[in-house]
Amino acid sequence: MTVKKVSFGMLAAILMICGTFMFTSCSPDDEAEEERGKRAEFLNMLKSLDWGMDTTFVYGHKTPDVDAVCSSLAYAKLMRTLGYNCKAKLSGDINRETAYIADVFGFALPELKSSVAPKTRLILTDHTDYAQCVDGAKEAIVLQKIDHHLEGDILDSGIPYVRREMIGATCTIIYEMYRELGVSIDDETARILLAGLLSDTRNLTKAATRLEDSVAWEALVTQLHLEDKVAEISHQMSEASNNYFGMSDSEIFLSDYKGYDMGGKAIGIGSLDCQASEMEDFINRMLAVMPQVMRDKKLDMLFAKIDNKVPNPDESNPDDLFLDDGTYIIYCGDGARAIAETIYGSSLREGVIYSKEKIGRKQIVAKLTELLQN
Ligand SMILES: [Mn+2]
Repeated sequence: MTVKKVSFGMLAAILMICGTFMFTSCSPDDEAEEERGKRAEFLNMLKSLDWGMDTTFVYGHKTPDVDAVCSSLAYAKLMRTLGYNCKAKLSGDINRETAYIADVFGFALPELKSSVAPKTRLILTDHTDYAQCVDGAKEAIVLQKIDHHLEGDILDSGIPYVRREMIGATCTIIYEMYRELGVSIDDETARILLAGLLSDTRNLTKAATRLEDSVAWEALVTQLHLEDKVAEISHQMSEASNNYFGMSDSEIFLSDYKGYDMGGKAIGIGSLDCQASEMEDFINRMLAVMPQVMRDKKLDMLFAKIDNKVPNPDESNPDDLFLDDGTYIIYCGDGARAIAETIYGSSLREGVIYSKEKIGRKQIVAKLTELLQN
């Protein structure tokens, strides 16, 4: 004993402090109790859903990227573990990055099912706009939505369960749900979740990355013993996503594309990148295919952002051969010029604006929504 004498006053104070801890939410027991309560609430919610008799399909968005595919796979698996007949499906062909990481991590991709019959039960991951949904979604029954985008035209209020967190990846949200529910994450599921997380946050480097993403990253990388490999895997994913080799110009334009309905207007937004030295030619090729994309997708306006890549003067790091140097915005369709210029300033020439800022698609969506819905 280092403290030989404890006065009655001190003892009383210690007892009072202990008592305070015991009766506030700070105590571990209370936290566990609260977690149990939330878990029971979620499980009861699941029980109360109108699942119908057939399989419930879990879909990510159209023009699926890694987070869309992996969140649907991991969430379908979570639902199956909890006793519900759910299966992940793809609403369109996967991109090169998804093909790459599914091969390296060795997981099976969902089957393609590009439309659903009326009254089909759906769970949506990684999207919140009908324009990005599997065909037929408007007549389907959406039971749940798990997402990390601003609420779109699939309103949260119409869906029994919505979980939206503005963090780096939908796969991070699903990682949290496994943890909260006490469902163990097997290695295959860990790889699937990590793939989506690496892709959407570019290995925790994107501006949208949050603490939650880092926590999930740490746990998944540790579980899979990938500490020494994760940077290289992420680098190869990024290479696969930026590799337009052998693709037609319209395939390139649509390689990372999302559609929206904003104030009754059908809007498309592509996300591209190109080295500065080839930008002029690239922009011309993209502008040339945009009218056809507009006709095919029945759009009112079409935009794309093109990250401008310049060689990194510091050549010591082979993982960072290029740096971002602003963003080109290209546009097409009636009224698109006025809107693009309102947001990003005057055009360099018809169809093209340059901004010194690095612009993400989520920012463009927020600005366009603001302008078009008022
Ligand atoms: Mn995502």
